[in-house]
Amino acid sequence: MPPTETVHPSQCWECNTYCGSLVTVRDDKTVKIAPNPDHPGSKGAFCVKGIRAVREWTDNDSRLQFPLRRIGPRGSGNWERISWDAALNEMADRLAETRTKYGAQSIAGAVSGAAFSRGAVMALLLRSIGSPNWLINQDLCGGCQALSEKITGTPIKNGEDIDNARCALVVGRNPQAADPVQWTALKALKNRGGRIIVIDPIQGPASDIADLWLRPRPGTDAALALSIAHVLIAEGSHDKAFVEAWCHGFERYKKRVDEFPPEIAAQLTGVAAEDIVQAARYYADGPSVFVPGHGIDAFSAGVQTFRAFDCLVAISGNLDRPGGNRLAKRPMGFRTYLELLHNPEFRLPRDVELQTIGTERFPLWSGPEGWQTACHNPSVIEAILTGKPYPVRAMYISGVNIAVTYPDAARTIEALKSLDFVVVASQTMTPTAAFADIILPKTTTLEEEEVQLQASGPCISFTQAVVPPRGEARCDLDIALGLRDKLAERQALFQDFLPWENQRAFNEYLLGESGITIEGLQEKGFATFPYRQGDFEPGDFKTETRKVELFSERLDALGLDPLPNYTPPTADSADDTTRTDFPLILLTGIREKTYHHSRFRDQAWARKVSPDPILQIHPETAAVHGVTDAQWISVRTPGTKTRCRVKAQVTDRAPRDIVATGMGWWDPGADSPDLGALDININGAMSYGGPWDPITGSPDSRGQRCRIEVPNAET
Ligand SMILES: Nc1nc2c(c(=O)[nH]1)N[C@H]1C(S)=C(S)[C@@H](COP(=O)(O)OP(=O)(O)OC[C@H]3O[C@@H](n4cnc5c(=O)[nH]c(N)nc54)[C@H](O)[C@@H]3O)O[C@H]1N2
Ligand SMILES: Nc1nc2c(c(=O)[nH]1)N[C@H]1C(S)=C(S)[C@@H](COP(=O)(O)OP(=O)(O)OC[C@H]3O[C@@H](n4cnc5c(=O)[nH]c(N)nc54)[C@H](O)[C@@H]3O)O[C@H]1N2
Ligand code: SF4
Ligand SMILES: [Mo]
Repeated sequence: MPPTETVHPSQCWECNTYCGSLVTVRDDKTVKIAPNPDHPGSKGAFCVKGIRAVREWTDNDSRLQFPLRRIGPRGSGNWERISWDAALNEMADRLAETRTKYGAQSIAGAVSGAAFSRGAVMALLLRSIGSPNWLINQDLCGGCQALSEKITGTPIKNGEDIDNARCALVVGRNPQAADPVQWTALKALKNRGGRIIVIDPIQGPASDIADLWLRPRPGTDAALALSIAHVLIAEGSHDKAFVEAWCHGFERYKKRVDEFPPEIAAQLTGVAAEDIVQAARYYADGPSVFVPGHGIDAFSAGVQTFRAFDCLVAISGNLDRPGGNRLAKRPMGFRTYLELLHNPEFRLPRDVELQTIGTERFPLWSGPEGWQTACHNPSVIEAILTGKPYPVRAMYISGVNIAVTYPDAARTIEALKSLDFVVVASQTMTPTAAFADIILPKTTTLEEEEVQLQASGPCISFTQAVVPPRGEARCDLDIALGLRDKLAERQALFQDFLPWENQRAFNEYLLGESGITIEGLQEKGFATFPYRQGDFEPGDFKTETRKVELFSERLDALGLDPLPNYTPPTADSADDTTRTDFPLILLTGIREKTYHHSRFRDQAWARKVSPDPILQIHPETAAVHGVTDAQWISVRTPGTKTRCRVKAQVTDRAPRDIVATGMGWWDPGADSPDLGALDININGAMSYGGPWDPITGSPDSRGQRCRIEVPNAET
């Protein structure tokens, strides 16, 4: 190895698998990224995005390197380079002006989520201004799972112990594309003779290796989970000792699951009763691990669906059992991002937090009692466009591509266009950045430092800044600190909630009293910590009753169903005209190995592997519509005026009445102002207007009714 080459153990956080990496750097350039086999979470698993896309993301010609100011009308695509000082001054002037005119709450911030430092930084910047309105993605991603876990007292996300399981229950998850660590572990389980049960309406890599594949109607999974629990209890194979000691409300829960014998669940879900019984028997022959995915999250019954599965995990004795689902643990003294956001020292006064848009309707999500503390996104879009409940006039957007990834892209873009002031921080031009007044150049994950609690290790993981920022790119905290100072000069701060000098100081704050040091992390790329598994103690379950709440006291107090329940899918309640006009069910979000949501669309290798948005359609359905394989067609739902163009993939892996597609499509080379977000983006055809999950406010990201439209001539 030439002397100038150095290898840094780090962590890829391009997706939430968070694989351990070894990054080789020569002359301030990354020359290689490889898996770190020693990493306790990923154990050497990795993917092409981590190896290739991140490097190109950092080094390619289309990288944004300098602050830009719009010239001409919003969305016209003309920009001039400006200095950071000019960008921050203009931002501070305009935000101070908005604050004086409409109040601090009229300024909103959007970011991907609270699971990254950029999420915490966005919330604290907004709070410093005096606004409680920050938007996160979690209504569209993982929010239903997170809230179910909070309500039930079972924080098991990313704690799947597949390595020690005898049976895996994979529900709405496509690990082959979404998570190489899980996929490797599932194949190993299969090879050692373990059983795999898959619940998924579409045939995919996971169902291909399953011992039992249940194929429910989309959105009916809660009935399956309740019915599996019914069989378990009826056959006496639940964990009576655990239920007795640690579960609250078992008798009432039992009454609920009694409503779902396999014959009834079969009618609701379309899965044969014998298969439900078989699934219950396999699952009872544990240890068994529940491996959930996005296929049962982010829809209008997402929380109760997750509750049905979380309760099943608990009563079957698989909670925190080797080969089951580990409860999240952390080293003593370590601070997580969510804890930081809930820390009273960093909170706005209650009367201000009560104004968070969404609090009235979703109090467990938004506002002073909300677990996410963030807004209800579609209600913010509404506020921008209507001024109700009050005007929202300015937005700072970082690390999220809302013009593509929020449903109803036309409405999101209309909202962006109608704002008085929009700033977007990004590494590349995106359809969202295209509608900004100012674009700020952002560092990539090779240029910034991040400390994470990783439940799948479990460990503390570390992403190193291995190369200097390209051009004038800055990390989110540095941008926030610069803006804070400019706002302070203009007396436009409510209070300074950003007491750190830089990202390093922020990371040291997170490490707190844990005894884990940055130096140690730099050396290994992670830090393990001792933790206790099983062997429960009072306080392990953080609910009101200090037990796993099969019956939720919190939901009961709010007048919501305290027991896990089943709600028929939204598509069932459509009237006859809608059923006739929109006879198919649309599934979206099926992941592809090449892309991370809307990212990497400008990378030639990725476009070569996955050149077009695909819609899976059954051969008989295709024949009825006169559609041939690889033909460009459109999808339309009743909720929006715009449609989405997709390329038909005729396959019997999709059932006759269901079509399935991915997400995140746009075209960096398109000459429309929206860069294809209103053309090939499935969210162009999806409604964000409800029905919403009564707890998280999540829309139906899948399961909406749709029809396909076939152009007369090929386009
Ligand atoms: N390569 C790649 N990896 C990624 C990402 C990426 O963009 N690209 N994104 C990351 C993120 S943020 C996420 S959230 C995850 C998402 O990844 P996953 O959790 O795997 O989610 P999806 O791929 O959306 O869908 C998973 C499965 O759910 C099924 N499904 C759809 N509707 C239903 C239903 O009603 N019931 C059941 N049981 N199944 C259903 C689909 O057919 C699909 O097979 O992937 C992460 N990993
Ligand atoms: N119809 C439909 N819609 C969906 C889904 C679906 O299945 N169906 N899935 C949903 C899910 S699960 C998710 S997670 C969301 C994803 O939604 P997004 O988070 O909007 O998706 P990304 O494409 O990852 O967008 C991240 C943007 O942030 C920028 N970025 C990346 N890293 C950083 C960083 O470190 N800092 C900053 N400042 N910027 C960064 C990138 O340039 C990119 O433009 O989409 C949701 N939308
Ligand atoms: S799965 Fe791929 S993109 Fe995700 S963290 Fe691992 S290497 Fe990175
Ligand atoms: Mo996600």
